[in-house]
Amino acid sequence: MRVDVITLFPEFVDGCARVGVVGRAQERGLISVTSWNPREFATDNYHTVDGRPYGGGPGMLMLIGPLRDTIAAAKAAAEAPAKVIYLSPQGARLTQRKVQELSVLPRLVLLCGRYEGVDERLLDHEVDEELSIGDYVLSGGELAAAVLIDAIGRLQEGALNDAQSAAQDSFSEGLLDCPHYTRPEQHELGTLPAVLISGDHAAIKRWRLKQSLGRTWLRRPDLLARMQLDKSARALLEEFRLEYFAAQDKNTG
Ligand code: 4HQ
Repeated sequence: MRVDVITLFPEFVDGCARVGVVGRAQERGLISVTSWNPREFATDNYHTVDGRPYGGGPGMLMLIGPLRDTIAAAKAAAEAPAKVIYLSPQGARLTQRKVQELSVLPRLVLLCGRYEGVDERLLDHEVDEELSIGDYVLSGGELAAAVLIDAIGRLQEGALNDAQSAAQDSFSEGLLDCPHYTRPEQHELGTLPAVLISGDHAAIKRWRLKQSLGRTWLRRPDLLARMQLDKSARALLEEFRLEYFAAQDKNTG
């Protein structure tokens, strides 16, 4: 997949895409991230990219002209059709489902706003989709674009060394991840759940699913409410609940 990012801070986005799993995915040729600075497409001597809002009010907006020319240049840099995404709090919330959907496209162009945002006419005519990474306000779209690139990059075929890891993620089956433990087996902070060193792989699988169901029930009931649990999953969750209430009774006397 090819990702072109339109940003006033290209070194920031490039830096994010050079490290970790996404950096390795770039080295493996699975994804390529190219940044474009609209300032280089500004036509006046001052390289102006912002303007004051009509109607008054605080802050500045990004001008149509430089952004439009940057988008056109980015699109023209490769053959495949690109989906243009604007990152903003007004967008639909980014979910793992949306990440999976976008991860199979050949190309994305990500538009990062600064200041108070972008002239609405540019959004109307040049943007295919508006996405938000959450209900809070950033000082620019770059971190949101980096989040999207990270989530998409790790899903590219061959990006993760263990092919199972993507399938076992939180949310990939609509549930939160189970707890994990590593060495040492004995530690002053606590002991291991015995099943994990039993060698009984079926029992371990069952325990992990039960923990995932239980944690989703405790921490994200909203996720559980939208799921269709089969009979065995419902039974596992009931087991978790009984143990949870029993432990609570013990602690509260
Ligand atoms: N911003 N999810 C305002 C965000 C944001 C978010 C990006 C701040 C766009 C103009 N982007 N600029 N939340 O807060 O994506």
